[in-house]
Amino acid sequence: MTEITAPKSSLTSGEFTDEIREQLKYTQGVTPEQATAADVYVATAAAVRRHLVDSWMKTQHDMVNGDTKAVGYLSAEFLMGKQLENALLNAGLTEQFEGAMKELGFDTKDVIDAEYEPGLGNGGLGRLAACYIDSLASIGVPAFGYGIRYQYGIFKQEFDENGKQVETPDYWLVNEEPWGHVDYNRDQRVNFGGEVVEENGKRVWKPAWAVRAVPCDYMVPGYKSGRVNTLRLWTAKSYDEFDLLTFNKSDYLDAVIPKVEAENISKILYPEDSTPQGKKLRLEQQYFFVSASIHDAIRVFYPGEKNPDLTTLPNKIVFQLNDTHPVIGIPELMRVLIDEYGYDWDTAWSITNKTFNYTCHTLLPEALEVWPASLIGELLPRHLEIIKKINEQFMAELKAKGVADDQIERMRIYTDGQDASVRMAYLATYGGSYVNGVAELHSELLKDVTLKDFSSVYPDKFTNVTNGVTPRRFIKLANPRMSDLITEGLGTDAWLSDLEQLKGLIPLADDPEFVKKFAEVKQANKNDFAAFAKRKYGFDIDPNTMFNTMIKRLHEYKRQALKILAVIATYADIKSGKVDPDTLVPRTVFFGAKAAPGYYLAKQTIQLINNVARVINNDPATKGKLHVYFPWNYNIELAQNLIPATDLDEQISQAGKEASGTGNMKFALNGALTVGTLDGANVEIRQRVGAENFFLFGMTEPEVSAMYAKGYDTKGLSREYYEKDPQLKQAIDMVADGTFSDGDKDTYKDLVNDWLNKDYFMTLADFRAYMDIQAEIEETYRDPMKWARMAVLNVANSGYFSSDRSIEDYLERIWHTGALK
Ligand code: BZD
Repeated sequence: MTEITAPKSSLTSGEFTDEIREQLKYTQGVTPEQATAADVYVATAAAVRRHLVDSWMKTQHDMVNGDTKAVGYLSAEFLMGKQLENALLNAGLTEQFEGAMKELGFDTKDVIDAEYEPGLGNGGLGRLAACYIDSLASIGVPAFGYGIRYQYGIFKQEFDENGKQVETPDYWLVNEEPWGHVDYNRDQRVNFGGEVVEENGKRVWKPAWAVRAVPCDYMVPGYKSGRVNTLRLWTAKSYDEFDLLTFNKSDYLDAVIPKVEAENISKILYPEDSTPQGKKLRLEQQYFFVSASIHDAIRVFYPGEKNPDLTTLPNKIVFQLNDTHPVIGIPELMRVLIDEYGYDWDTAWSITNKTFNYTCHTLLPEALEVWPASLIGELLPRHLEIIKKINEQFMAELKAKGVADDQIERMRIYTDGQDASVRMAYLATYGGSYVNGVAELHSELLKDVTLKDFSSVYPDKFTNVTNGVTPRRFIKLANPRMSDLITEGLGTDAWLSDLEQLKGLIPLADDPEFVKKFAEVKQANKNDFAAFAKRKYGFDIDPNTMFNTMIKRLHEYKRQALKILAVIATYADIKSGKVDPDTLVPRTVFFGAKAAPGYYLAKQTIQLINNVARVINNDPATKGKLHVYFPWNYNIELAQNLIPATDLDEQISQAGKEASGTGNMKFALNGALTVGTLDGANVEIRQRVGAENFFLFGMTEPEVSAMYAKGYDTKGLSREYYEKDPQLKQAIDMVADGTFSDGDKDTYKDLVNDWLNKDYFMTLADFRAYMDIQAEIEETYRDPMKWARMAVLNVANSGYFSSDRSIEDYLERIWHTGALK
C-alpha cells in the first residue's frame, strides 16, 4: 500500500507557480505565453486538486479504518457556486495563488471569472447542501455528499423586450470542467422495470432494463481542518449490451434509442422548487442516485467483502435525506439487505431504521411528494411490494399502540384503492430515526400541523436544526473588506471557524471610530456593486442611495408582489404630488428571482417588476429618488456581489410559509438590516440581533390561520382591503389600467384578479403594515451612524447562523458522530 502522508502544510508561491506551469504544459499543452485566463484557471484547478490529493486519501483511509461514523448527505441538488476561490481559501493557497498570478502575469480576477458557475440546484435546499458539506469537511467529520451530475443545471434566465422571463438551457459543461474526476472503475448498476417472480419461496426482481451509474468525484476541502471529503455526483450511462441486443433485432438507429433514454436520467435538473409534478423521469432520477449511493457506501465500508456483516452499517454511515427526494432509499436499503444479502425482514428493518433520517424543508402541503403507486410499480415493482409491507407493519404497530382507527387511516404511507399512492414524507418519518425541520418555528409547525399525527405517536423522533450558512464563502470571500475589519476589531481571524466569536464586536458598536469604518466598508461595497452591475448588466446605479434587496426564488408565498406594490404606491404618491420626492430617502430596489417555467403567476410577477422598473427608471419625476433593477439570472455569483452591498434586506413571506430562509442569514451576517415578518428563521434572527435592530411587520402565523378560518381566500376578503386603503387601491389600479403595459389592460389581469378575489398569501392584508414600517426604516436610515450601529449589532449577534453550528447540532441531535481523530 502507498504511504499515507499528512497534508503538506507549506507550499511557496514559487512552487505553486511551477505546479501551474507544469499543468499548463502537460494537461493544457500550452506555454505560459500562449495561455489564456481560461487555461490558467484550468491549470490552477488541477494544481489545487493535486495539492489536496494526499489529504483526500488520508481522510478516506481514516474514515474506512477508524471507528468514526461517516455522514452520507443524500441530496438531489448541490448548488456549489464557483469552486476556485473557495478551494484556494480552504486549502490555504490564496496567497500562493496571488503570487503565482503575479509571476505568470495574470489578473487573479480574470482567472477566477473564467470559471463557469455550476447551477446544480434550484435555491435554498441545494445551497444548504453545499454549505453543509463545506462545514462537515471544516469540522473534520468524514462525509460523502451524494447526488446527480446533471448535464443541464437550473436554466439561464433572460428577459425579452416585454420583460417576460425566457429560459435557456444551462449547458455548464461547454468547456473543460477541471474539478470533477470521473471514476469509471467505481460504477454501479441501477435496475428498472420488469416484474417480481416467486423463486424457491423468495420474491425475485427480474428488471427489464438497467443504467450504469458512473461517479464523478469532487474534493471538498475543509477550512483549515486538513480534511478533504468527497462529493460524489452520478452520471447515467447506457450499457452497450442493450444497444447490441436491439441492434441485432432491428437497425442501428433504433439501437441508439435506449442509450439516449438511459442517459436522459442525469440530463437535466427539474426547475420546480416546490410543486412536484409526479413525473416518471424524476422518480428515475431519484432512484438512480440513491441506489447507486447505497451500493457505493457498502463498497466503500466493506471493501472486497463478499459477505459483509451489514448489521454494522449504522455504525459506519448515517444517511441524511435532504427532503423527500431521496426517500426511495428506505425501501431500496430494505431490498438490498433482504434480496441481495439475505437478511430477514426484521433485521433489515432495524438496520434501515437506524441508518436514515429525514429533513423536511417545507410547510406547503403541495410540496410533499406523493407518488402514484402505479408509477412506482411500473419502475420499481419490488420496491412497491416492500412499501406495501412497510405500510402493513406500520398500521399494525399503530393499532398495537392503541391509535384510533381514523388516525391510522390518515397516516397511511400507502393509500389503497383506485388512485393508490405513496406518501414519501410519511415513509421517511416512519422509516428513519429522526425528522427535523429547518428553523424553530418550522419544526414546531411540522410537529403541530403537517405531521401532527406522527408526532403524537412518535414524539421523540421530532427535532429541530436551524439552518446555517458557511462564513467562508458568504463572509470571507463575498465581503473581504468587512472580513478584514472584523479581524482587525477582534484581533484574530479565528471567527471564521468559530462564528460565535463575532459577539466580540458588540462593544465596538459603541465605538464611533469602528462604526464609521463599518459604514465606509458598506459604501465601498456599494460602489463595487454599481461598477459590477454596469459591467455585467449595463445598469447605471447610484451607489449613494439606499440599496434595498429582495433575492430568492419567485413564489407567491415569498410575496415579491407585496414589495412591487409598495414601490408602485410610492411612485404613485410622487406622481400625484402627494409626496414631495425630496423628502424621501433615495432608494434603489433590487430584485433577483427565477420563476419555475410553468408557474404562470410567478412569471407574470416577473414581467410586472420589469415593467415597473422600465417606467420608473425612465420617469424624470423619480430620478435620483426611486429606482428599480432586476438583474437577470440570479445565481450564487450575483448573491456574493449584492449581499455585501445591501443596506436593507426583504424577508417578507407570509408568516408560516417560509420554512427557514438562508438568504436572511447571509444578509444579517453582512451587515444589512432586515424588514421581515415573523416567519422561518427571521424569528430567530430577530431574537438574536434584538427587536430594536430588526424591522418587524405583518401578521403572525396564528393571525394568518385565523384569517383563513374567516374565509380570507375563499370569500374574497382581500377586496375589502383594496376598497378601504386608497394607497393600495391606487397601486393595484395602476397595474390594472395599463400604466406598466403601454396601456394594455389585459397584460396583468390574472394577477390583479387573483389579488382581488383570492390572494391566498394575504399580500393585501399585510400591505398597510408594510407601508407603515417603511416610515420607520426611512427615519432610521437618515441617521447613518445609527443605521451602521444597528448593522454592526446584526453582524455581531448572527454568529449562530453559521452552518458549522448547524452541523454541530446535527451531530449531537441526529447523527451521533463527530470529527475524525
Ligand atoms: O429550503 C427551501 C425552503 O423554502 C427555505 O425556507 C429553506 O431555507 C431552504 C433550506 O432549508 N426549499 C427549497 O429550496 N426547496 C427546493 O428547492 C425544492 C426543490 C425541488 C423540489 C422541491 C423543493
